[in-house]
Amino acid sequence: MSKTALIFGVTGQDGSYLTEHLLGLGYHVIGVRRRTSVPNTGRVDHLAGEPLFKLVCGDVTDAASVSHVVWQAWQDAYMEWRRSLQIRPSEGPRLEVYNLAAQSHVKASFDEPLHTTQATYLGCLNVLEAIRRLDVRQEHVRFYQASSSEMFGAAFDTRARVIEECSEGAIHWKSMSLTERERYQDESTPFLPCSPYAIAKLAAHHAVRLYRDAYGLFACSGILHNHESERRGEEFVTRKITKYVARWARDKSIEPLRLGNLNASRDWGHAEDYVRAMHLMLQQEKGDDFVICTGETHTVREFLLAAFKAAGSEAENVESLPVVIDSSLYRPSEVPYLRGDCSKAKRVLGWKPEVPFEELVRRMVYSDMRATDRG
Ligand code: NAP
Ligand code: F7E
Repeated sequence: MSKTALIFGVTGQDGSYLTEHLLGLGYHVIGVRRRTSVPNTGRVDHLAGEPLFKLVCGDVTDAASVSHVVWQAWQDAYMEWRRSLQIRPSEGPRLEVYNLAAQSHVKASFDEPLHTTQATYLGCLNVLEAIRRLDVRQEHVRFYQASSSEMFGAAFDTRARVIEECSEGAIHWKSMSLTERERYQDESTPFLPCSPYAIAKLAAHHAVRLYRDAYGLFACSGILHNHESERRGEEFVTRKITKYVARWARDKSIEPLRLGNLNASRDWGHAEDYVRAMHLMLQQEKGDDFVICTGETHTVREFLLAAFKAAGSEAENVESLPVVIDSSLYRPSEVPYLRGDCSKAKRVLGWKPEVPFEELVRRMVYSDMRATDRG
């Protein structure tokens, strides 16, 4: 089947990896970028010569531009299908719309709550409306929404986890097992959002469900836990750390790194793994929601130590590192603990994360070291 993908947020971390993944699968990819006064296409510039890739301008907060871009992409998908019919029979045109556009920085959302709501919630609504108004059968147009584990906020579920089973001679004392309550979030964990960003994402998440139930749209929300990469925005804590560590490795006399809350725990995976899950969701028989994560959680402090270790440091605690705690970097309200359970995605999509925590940290540090060396 000939397939066309439309990606809102193509210039972001995930947009760039998703574009590469879909081009690799033979998709025609149309990326939507917003107009900016300085170039914002750095993450996709290397794809400029790809014959199956094109960039168009649009802004998710502008309903007129969204509806034009969606309509034009549908025309492209239809024409592509007509052309491919001469080569092979096909079930019909297929357009996959991925909405990755958002004001995605949680702390910034406290400073810009209205802008965040417009881009993150109303932007999603504009895309849903544009698809609904195409009025084509649901198997032809499929929609993916970038939901977030931030929607869980302070909420988690708990269950008993066996940490050690005791045995004595031939007798295995199940009753003597040592257990602890482990915390996790999955598709049935309640939401308790703790920032304007999370509230906007949750509103969008419910809109996706509504359009699926009320209008029969093929729509999925991927509830993704934190995912990072060599292309991660420099204001997120992981990249801020790895970029600093790379400079520190070359010059130990630089100013210390200023950070906020080191005690928060996050379930960090690699973005390249997570975009595969987005695509898989749209290949199912019906639209559904999936938690995507690694199932492991680490504190910011652990990430910090791992990053310094990747650069050769033997420090075992933060106190011996060039790090200063800056209370202005604390958030008015914090999400203390995120750790997902992606059993459903493993079972239904056949997806699993490939990049473990230590490798993620190493890849980011080494990439930033190479960039530092290039100046
Ligand atoms: P990102 O790097 O911040 O990318 C966000 C993208 O949205 C950028 O391309 C940005 O364009 C675009 N954008 C923002 N406002 C827009 C507007 N008004 N119109 C059109 N495009 C607009 O984020 P990411 O890490 O790739 O994440 C992708 C999506 O997943 C986001 O929706 C994010 O909230 C969500 N998410 C991320 C994570 C994570 O850990 N990375 C986890 C869960 C969910 P510019 O390049 O012009 O700024
Ligand atoms: O913060 C703490 C901070 O900004 C992680 C987005 O992709 O994932 C991301 O949101 C933790 C927080 O990511 C600094 O307080 C300490 O506890 O890297 P972050 P985030 O807020 O978890 C979710 C799933 C998304 O959906 C979002 O789009 O690190 N922290 N010191 C700091 N954070 C930052 N940014 N900067 C610091 O200096």
